[in-house]
Amino acid sequence: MALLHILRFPDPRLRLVSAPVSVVDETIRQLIDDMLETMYAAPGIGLAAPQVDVAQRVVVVDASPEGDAPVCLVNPEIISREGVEIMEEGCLSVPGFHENVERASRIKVRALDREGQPFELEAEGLLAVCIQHEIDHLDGKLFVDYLSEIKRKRIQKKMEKQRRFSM
Ligand code: GNR
Ligand code: NI
Repeated sequence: MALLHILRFPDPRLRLVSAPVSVVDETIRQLIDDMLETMYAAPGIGLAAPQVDVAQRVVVVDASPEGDAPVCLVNPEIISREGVEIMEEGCLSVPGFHENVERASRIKVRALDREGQPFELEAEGLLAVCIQHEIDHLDGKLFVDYLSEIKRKRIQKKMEKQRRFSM
């Protein structure tokens, strides 16, 4: 097990489109375990592989109140969406900023599990929001992209300033 370093906006590596996993092997299972450890330590309710500088389609989430319901999704695909919901989102790659984002309120997702077996998951509420947020990461998209350009630029400037003072 290992804690992984989380990249921060506006790091260009967060903008890459991640590649599908071809085989769920021991290396991928190790990545999943390290991502879960990193997510719980942060603490966060989700983490996508590109946030830890691995441009592959792997996501972990746990939106349960007790933090005892880890789910890993390899090559996740949203196969249906229903309704709309606005929720305040944050991101471990944009620490300190929280803004409202509109998403589908109910989704059905197809993915591979840590054994490489396909499964489907229906989600609503925080879990649905979190899974959509994580799949966006796999496509190089961040929650700040849903904000106005002026808000996004303001957040970017503050993040760049934080980075300068921590170097
Ligand atoms: O920890 C997280 N909390 C959160 C809250 C509302 C909507 C989405 C999230 S995901 C975030 C962790 C993260 O950055 N995952 O990519
Ligand atoms: Ni995020």
